[in-house]
Amino acid sequence: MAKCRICGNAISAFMTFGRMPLANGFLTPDQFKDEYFFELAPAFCDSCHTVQLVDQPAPEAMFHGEYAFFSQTSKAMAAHFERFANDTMARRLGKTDPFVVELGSNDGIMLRHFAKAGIRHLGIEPSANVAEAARGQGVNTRCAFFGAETAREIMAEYGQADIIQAANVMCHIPDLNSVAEGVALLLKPDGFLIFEDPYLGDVIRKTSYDQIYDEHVYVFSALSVARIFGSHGLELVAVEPQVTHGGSMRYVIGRKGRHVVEASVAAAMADERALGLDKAATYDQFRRNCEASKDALMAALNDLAAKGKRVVGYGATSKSTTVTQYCGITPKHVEFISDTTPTKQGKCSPGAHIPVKPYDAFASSYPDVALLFAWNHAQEIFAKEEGFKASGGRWLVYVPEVTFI
Ligand code: JHZ
Repeated sequence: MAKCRICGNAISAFMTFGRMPLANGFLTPDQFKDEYFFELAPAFCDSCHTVQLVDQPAPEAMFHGEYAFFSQTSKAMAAHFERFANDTMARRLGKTDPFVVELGSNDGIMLRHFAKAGIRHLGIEPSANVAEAARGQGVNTRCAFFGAETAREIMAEYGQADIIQAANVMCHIPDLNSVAEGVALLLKPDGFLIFEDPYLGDVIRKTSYDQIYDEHVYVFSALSVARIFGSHGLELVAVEPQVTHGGSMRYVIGRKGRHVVEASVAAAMADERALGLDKAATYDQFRRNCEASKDALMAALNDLAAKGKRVVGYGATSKSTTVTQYCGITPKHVEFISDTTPTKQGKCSPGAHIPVKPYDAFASSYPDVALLFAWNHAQEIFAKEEGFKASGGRWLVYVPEVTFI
């Protein structure tokens, strides 16, 4: 029996997505024979209410010198991070010589706004290539994983932090107890830890099961976050829903008793209980919803293949690896995936081995149907792809339901 990574309670998977490769393990045909697979199986801990993967590949296998995801590939996300940085500066930052630390600072998409404002800052980023991209933007970056040990090193060099910030990072870190311990050391008495991640409430409501993949070892709720940090002398003081990544939640955490706990915390927890996020039965229903979604998507794709329609994937997202592998999508269903990230182009998608091509391959010869793997960027993509619709093309989406648009 597996143990909860947070509280040590016995847990077991409520479903399996089967054998799964690394979500960002884009590869060339000569690498197919050595491709790494693990079992992607999420579990719910009925003691601390944390949804987590039973098994996760080693962090070094996922985040390294050739990590494929660069945050600055979406204009909307760049704007979101600028707002996030400005909001922190306006509402939460200390007044005298403040110091901001960002965990998993990627290519510096958020921290560069603090850098520009002349604020002392440090990014902690384990993937060497994206860390280098951040330095190129004038963002002070250290290539490391964050935990209690790194926190001690930072304190020795820079002193305590006013703000510790993280976006789409916390849910990637298996040893959260070490992170919480590090935060408890590094944070000033009145400082804030502010982080956001895809939200469990949205995943359950929309059956967006593709948020579950190797890198996302947790899918958080206010209930689980309060518990995880609560046992380290920290307290959830506010939650702020975000529209990014198909529905995310921003969590604001301080030292216990140092801040007023805002009404948003109790309201979110009440919503989560009403949705059943604290009950095992909810996850059984989620599994059935995933199976229904998979059947509907494959029925649509098989029908298109039978009719000889050209289908192309749009956005070689990490999420799409769960979808292609779980549903059994092959190059027979999807001719190629168009993606703007240079490091993904010319390679094949993990598991399904669908070729990834530059955007031009899509724009120069529109397919009949575009399968929208980057559904979380739908607004931005629909706005710039009016030509595809005008050509008679149709979008196939699968969140919250399998539909043609
Ligand atoms: P996107 C990543 O997930 C990985 P992914 C990570 N694990 C995480 O937690 C989340 O981000 C937050 C392309 N694209 O943002 C670029 C186009 O081709 O949904 C990207 O490859 N054209 C850290 O990978 C992909 O799609 C476009 O117009 O699921 C988008 O990936 C746009 C907008 C994107 O994140």
